[in-house]
Amino acid sequence: MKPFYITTPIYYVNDKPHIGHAYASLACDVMARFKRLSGEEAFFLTGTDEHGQKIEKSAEKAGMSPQAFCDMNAALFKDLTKAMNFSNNDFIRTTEERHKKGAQHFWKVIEKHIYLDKYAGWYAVRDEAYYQEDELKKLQPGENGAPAWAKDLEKGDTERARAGQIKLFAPATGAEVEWVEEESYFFKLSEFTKPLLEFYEKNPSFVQPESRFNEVKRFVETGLKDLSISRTTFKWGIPVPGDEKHVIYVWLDALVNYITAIGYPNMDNQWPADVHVIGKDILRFHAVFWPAFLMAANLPLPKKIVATGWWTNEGQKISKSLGNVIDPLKLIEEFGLDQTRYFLMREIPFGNDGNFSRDRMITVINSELANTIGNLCQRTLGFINKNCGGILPNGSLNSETSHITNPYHKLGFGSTYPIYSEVVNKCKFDFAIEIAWGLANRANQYIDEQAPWTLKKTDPQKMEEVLYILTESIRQIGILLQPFIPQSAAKILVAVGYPEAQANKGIPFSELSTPIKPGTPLPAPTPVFPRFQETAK
Ligand code: ME8
Repeated sequence: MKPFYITTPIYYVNDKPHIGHAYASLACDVMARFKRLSGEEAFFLTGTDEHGQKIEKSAEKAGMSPQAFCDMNAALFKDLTKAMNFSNNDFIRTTEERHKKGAQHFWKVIEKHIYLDKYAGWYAVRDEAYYQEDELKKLQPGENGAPAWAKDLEKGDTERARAGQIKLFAPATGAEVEWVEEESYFFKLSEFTKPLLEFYEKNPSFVQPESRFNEVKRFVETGLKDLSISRTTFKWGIPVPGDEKHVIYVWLDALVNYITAIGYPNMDNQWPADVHVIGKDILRFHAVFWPAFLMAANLPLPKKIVATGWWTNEGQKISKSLGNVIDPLKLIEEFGLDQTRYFLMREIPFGNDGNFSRDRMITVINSELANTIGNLCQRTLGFINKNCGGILPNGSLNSETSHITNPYHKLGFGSTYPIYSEVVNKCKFDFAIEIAWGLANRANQYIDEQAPWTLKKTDPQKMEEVLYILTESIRQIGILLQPFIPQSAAKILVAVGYPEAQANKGIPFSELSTPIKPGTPLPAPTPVFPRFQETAK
């Protein structure tokens, strides 16, 4: 059977990883883990984008050869996959032989849609993207930074910009453009305007969120221009087969990673991808150029493109020049791995922009993880350990208490998973966490209402039932949280009696509908989520 195939963008190695990289990959990891625990095979790909002028310039600045520079930074991205506990099946680097060969083969396959001409226009090295003149804005000499303040172009401005007197920017990304004039191969993108619009029509959920899909359609509806797909003014790229003074345009090179990683031209059975997770800024490349290239190569198109929003830092746009880039390794070091994973998936509805706030992160860690989930585990399992000899007492689920273990109890027993699964499949990760967290919240209210410490004296049988229900809740919470916080979820599952090896491998969601057995031995609990205490600096 074809595995579920999910990909991250491949990351430029001009610098070390930042929160945006960790975020897109984390979403893929959650989805891949969710699929595997649902009984499906999943193939999760990530990697690094290593060619192009931006990397060549950065290597030069660092006084290194491009390859040595790429090796150094690609290692940081590989390390991040370990540090974030990503379950990727492969990691592709575009400087690998398997990729270079595959990309050149792809070029030859689409060759009948390619012609040689001359490109004269604007190019942003930072975005590795071509821009039309009417997309640009200007800054006068002496004006700085944010192109949001930039003005529309006036007559004569493009000449002034070409003479270096003023700067032009692509306002959508803030990248400065430069004038490029060179011989270039072109891809007949214009031929694909109609086929793409027809494809969008037939696949109304091709791009998510929907609002972003509308942007894509509007762009294509205006009519596509042929796309320059080779460069000659620098060397760091994959040579065009048969004309080695050209290197393949870095975006064509990068996009084909999704197939070269799985063996193109002799692909395994993963293709087409089920989901490409990307940032909102690179949607045009994935929802327009990539499908057109695939159509030209007669290959099936990916099923879905999901665009993430962007994080700001304490309300400010994240940028190197502002010095406010968030290093995911620092977050892990300070707050813990699963705390970081939880916060990133919990804080903003996936697809929206969102703000990173240190205070919010501490609040979420302390209130949701430590006080709600951690505390529930500690007081329930600690109580059983102390008062019931570490053996789960007698009890069963019944209609009176089903609302504790199942937030959707009105829909019937076992209805948590269908809803949870529906929301995860729609990338509503915050909602999926809310389901698990909601269970913990409810269980905490239940323990307060029932007060097993009092029942111990007044009604020991009822106390046993209460403890049983609470333990089953904890088991459900542990299972549901596995894709998000795998290590902590495994700890929770060990605490409700699963053998460590089994818990670490993952407990399938099918086990949600088999309640825990009374008499299960429960080890003495160890705290899962410590409270975060600010240390004096
Ligand atoms: O674009 N918040 O690579 P990249 C969230 N190599 N996401 C952010 C972000 C932020 N503040 N800043 C950047 C590339 N990103 C290409 C991809 S795929 C065939 C080639 C996201 O390293 C950004 O949206 O510049 C993008 O999806 C991702 O980081 C990688 O960016």
